Amino acid sequence: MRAGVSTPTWGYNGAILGPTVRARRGDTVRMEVTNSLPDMTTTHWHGMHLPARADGGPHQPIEPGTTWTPEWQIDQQAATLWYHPHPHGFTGPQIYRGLAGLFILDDDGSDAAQLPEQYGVDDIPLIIQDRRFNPDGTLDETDRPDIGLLGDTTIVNGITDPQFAATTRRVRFRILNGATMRMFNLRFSDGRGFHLVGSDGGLLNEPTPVHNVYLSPGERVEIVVDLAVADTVTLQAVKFPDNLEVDNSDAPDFGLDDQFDLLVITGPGQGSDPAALPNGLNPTLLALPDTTGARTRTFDMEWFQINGKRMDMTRIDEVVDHDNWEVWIVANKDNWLHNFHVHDTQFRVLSLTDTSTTPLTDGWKDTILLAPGAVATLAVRFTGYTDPRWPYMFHCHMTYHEDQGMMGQFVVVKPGQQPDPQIGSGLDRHQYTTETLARTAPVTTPALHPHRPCPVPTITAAGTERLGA
Ligand SMILES: [Cu+2]
Repeated sequence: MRAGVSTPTWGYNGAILGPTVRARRGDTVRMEVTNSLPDMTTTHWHGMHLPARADGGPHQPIEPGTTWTPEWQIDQQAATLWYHPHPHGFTGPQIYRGLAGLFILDDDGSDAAQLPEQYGVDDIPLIIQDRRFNPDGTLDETDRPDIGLLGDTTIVNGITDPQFAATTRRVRFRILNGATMRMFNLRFSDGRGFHLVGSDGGLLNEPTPVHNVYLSPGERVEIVVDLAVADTVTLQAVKFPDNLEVDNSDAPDFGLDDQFDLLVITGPGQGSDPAALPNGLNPTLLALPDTTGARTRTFDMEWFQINGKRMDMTRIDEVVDHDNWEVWIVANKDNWLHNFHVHDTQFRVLSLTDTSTTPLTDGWKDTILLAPGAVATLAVRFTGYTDPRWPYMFHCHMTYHEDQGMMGQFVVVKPGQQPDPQIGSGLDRHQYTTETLARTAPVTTPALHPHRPCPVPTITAAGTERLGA
């Protein structure tokens, strides 16, 4: 972090983060993930519609020295997804050490959209994260009670104080909040307007003009910003105007007052004014799903628990019939911040009530921010794959909460099918150790994570285009 001081990190195919993986709708992808780390890890494809055994959640451990090779066909619209570890109890620390990468999907619709699309030129990935450093340069991995890993230094694409010299007047940024616990309120230093063009699961139908956007951990947004000739502007994270309804006197300080300069952007030396942005980018958003008669489930989030329970790898919390729209009512029942992420699918937000906070709810989503008291009503559907043996997860994506057990499991089955009693037996080959249990048992005094050296695992996408990040 300081000049001349190196920080040991983890990464995929490199020292930190990983390559941007790119695939098209219809492609069959086969990933080869070799774990060269000293610890068990998993690799979860966040936002991806895929068979549960390929999901890379806690039930697909990759032991050190072994290779995991999930395979699936891309069957969803163009979107900016990502991949990261998901071992129960250790997701936060492993992301924090550097394990994360983007997974971009393309389709005919995204090809036709008149948006900037030259990767690395006018289509720029931004993985925004925070870190704390010890005086010797190593990562400070001390969890704060209730807060977890909340850093005082931001990094973008793995580096501090980054700059981007644009060569075009219009730039699209694909932004991931890859932080463990930190919320970002993103704006530009001169307050200029910009357009939202995509959310977690794909393009919006109409570009939405805004001056700022909230991103909670795990969420993505695609934005388009126009630059003047010889422009200089800074992408910033600024304080949240109403503290996201959190009362710091009776809740942890989630860092909502903090401000950071994230990325200095300079405009090109020349270039003509960009044209108006196109509309009609995603007709799948023209109507909300018809949830008449749909089954309703409720998910109450409170103090590391969902519906009064902490994660148990041997317990199935929900059994879901495939192909039916369901209504999931998700409520933040405490005075902390949470968000809610569902594996395997993209949902629509039917309503968000009991809150004055306005997080991203447009478009296809897989993660939604919930301010204290907020109630989100979601239209959710799981198509295609059924499997009574391997579960998917739903959880808070603030990883300290998730690692403490704010997570549940569901299987997607054919009507009448029951979950396989083998689920979680032998903890799916991996011995989730006493260290895991020590980490997840105490609510307020979590153990420190011992620092470890950082050999890198390798990840190989066969049958897909790969781009270095
Ligand atoms: Cu939470």
